[in-house]
Amino acid sequence: MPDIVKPYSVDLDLSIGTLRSFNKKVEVKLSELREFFFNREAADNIIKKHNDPAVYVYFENSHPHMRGEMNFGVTILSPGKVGCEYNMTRGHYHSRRRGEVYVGLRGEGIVVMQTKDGMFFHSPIRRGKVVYVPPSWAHRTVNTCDRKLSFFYAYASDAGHDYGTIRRKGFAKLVVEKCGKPKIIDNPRFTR
Ligand code: PAN
Ligand code: ZN
Repeated sequence: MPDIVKPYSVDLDLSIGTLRSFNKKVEVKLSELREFFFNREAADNIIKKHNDPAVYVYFENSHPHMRGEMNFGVTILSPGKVGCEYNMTRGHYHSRRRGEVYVGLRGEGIVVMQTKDGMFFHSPIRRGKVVYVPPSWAHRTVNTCDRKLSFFYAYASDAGHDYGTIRRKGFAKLVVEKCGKPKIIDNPRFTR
């Protein structure tokens, strides 16, 4: 990849919520997400029964990890649940103090955010909703509907992704289905 990125434009298909061109595609299967869900036995059963399904995929225009550059893309999160927890992304802190913007394109869900000193926030995400993730806030997206959830994102290329902290400590809250509706509850396993 060249060190100097020239200006360019790409098409975002707003009707189906996808990006027409990208230089990086990442598919995340349930086996890679197992530790992030509360009910790991339920995850193992789905992995066995459905041959380790992909839970989400993201298509990115990724640039050199240099100060000032930005990466942007679209994440598509499949519907479904693991136990009573809705399908979700791993969630991460940015390693450097860098924010991010999400724009909902299709489906409905919740973005959960937290800081290392104990603050928590959640925002709905759906078509037309813009969610601002400030620096130092971990972020995870949860698909609470029965269709695909997709959103556009943009963040600084040198942000870096820290998945280890969430893998070890979890998120303070879980988004679960209760009586057919999404509910945000305390995560009994969360450690600060
Ligand atoms: C997004 C996320 C994407 C997948 O691009 O990376 O939705 O989530 P995980 O990275 O947590 O698996 C973003 O927040 N980038 O910084
Ligand atoms: Zn991020």
